[in-house]
Amino acid sequence: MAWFIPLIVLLTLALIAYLREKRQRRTRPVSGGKQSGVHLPYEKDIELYANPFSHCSRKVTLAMEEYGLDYAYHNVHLIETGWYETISRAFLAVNPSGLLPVLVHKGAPVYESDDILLYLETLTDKQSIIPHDAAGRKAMKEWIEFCSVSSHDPMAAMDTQAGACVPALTLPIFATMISDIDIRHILTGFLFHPDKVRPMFFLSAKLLGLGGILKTGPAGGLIGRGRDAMLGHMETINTALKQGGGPWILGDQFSLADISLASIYLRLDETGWLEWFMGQSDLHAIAVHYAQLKARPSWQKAIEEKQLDIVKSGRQRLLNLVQNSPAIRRKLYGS
Ligand SMILES: N[C@@H](CCC(=O)N[C@@H](CS)C(=O)NCC(=O)O)C(=O)O
Repeated sequence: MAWFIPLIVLLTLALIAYLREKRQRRTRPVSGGKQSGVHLPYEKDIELYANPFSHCSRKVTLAMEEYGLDYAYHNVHLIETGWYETISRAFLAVNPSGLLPVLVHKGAPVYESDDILLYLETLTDKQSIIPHDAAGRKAMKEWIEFCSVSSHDPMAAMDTQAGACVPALTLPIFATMISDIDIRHILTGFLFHPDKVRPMFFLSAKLLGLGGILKTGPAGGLIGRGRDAMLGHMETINTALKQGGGPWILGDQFSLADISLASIYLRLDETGWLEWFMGQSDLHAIAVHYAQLKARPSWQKAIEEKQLDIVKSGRQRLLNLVQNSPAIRRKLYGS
């Protein structure tokens, strides 16, 4: 009987430690824009907390490079690229919502990538990449919103926003990247991440592989919806590029709208979707637009130099699976 008591004490202590840790890692929504009342420690006037694989981080990094800003880059892991660093205590002190990216300007955080994009103009004397006229500004904001991912319900607006299709279309590469991640890191998500569906998806992908999750569960349906909606969005972008006369989405003015689209193209490219969409429809204007974006010096610094090995190997694995498995091809492309 006496052996029983230390066991109960031990379990109670473990439970108390877990609940305390859980409380400290609780996330809460934040509003976008600069938080002037918050003062974080900083080494450089401008710091960016981001992840090179995150769509929202890429937009901001590209814009910062376009402006030629001098900044410190803090690489924060997502579970897909390493571990749940976004819900570590250290990162939650920077952003209590546990989301990337965050710009920190002289210690004041700026939240939400689209707000950060607009805020960057205040940090530079360089020529703005925001149109000066009201109509151009409005059009640019509409494109930015079109490429946005909501913090509340990322996939809700698939029919109207290209950004909302991104999470669904990223699921296949998530599934191939996750095989490089230690299962213990995934389990952390069940303990501390507010969204339990995602660790469930990652665990299934780790155990069953891409073929397995496409056969059972909701992934196949979500991907199909994202694919069909995104094809329509690509046609919309292509038509706008043609009608505007290029070379940019707003005509001859390069802007944050192009940067937001660049990040969408990249995600579709690295996941094999871009090639597939090109085979479904005439997207020549997009092909030219994308090539021009990749040729800019900002692309080299924000994208090429920050590439992660885990993304490269996940991409290769995905391409191999697509090539070698008719069942996976059928599920992904419906043919
Ligand atoms: N609306 C937000 C969305 C931010 C967002 O969803 N960030 C993702 C990476 S792209 C993230 O940090 N995810 C971490 C998680 O959900 O645990 C923005 O544009 O900044």
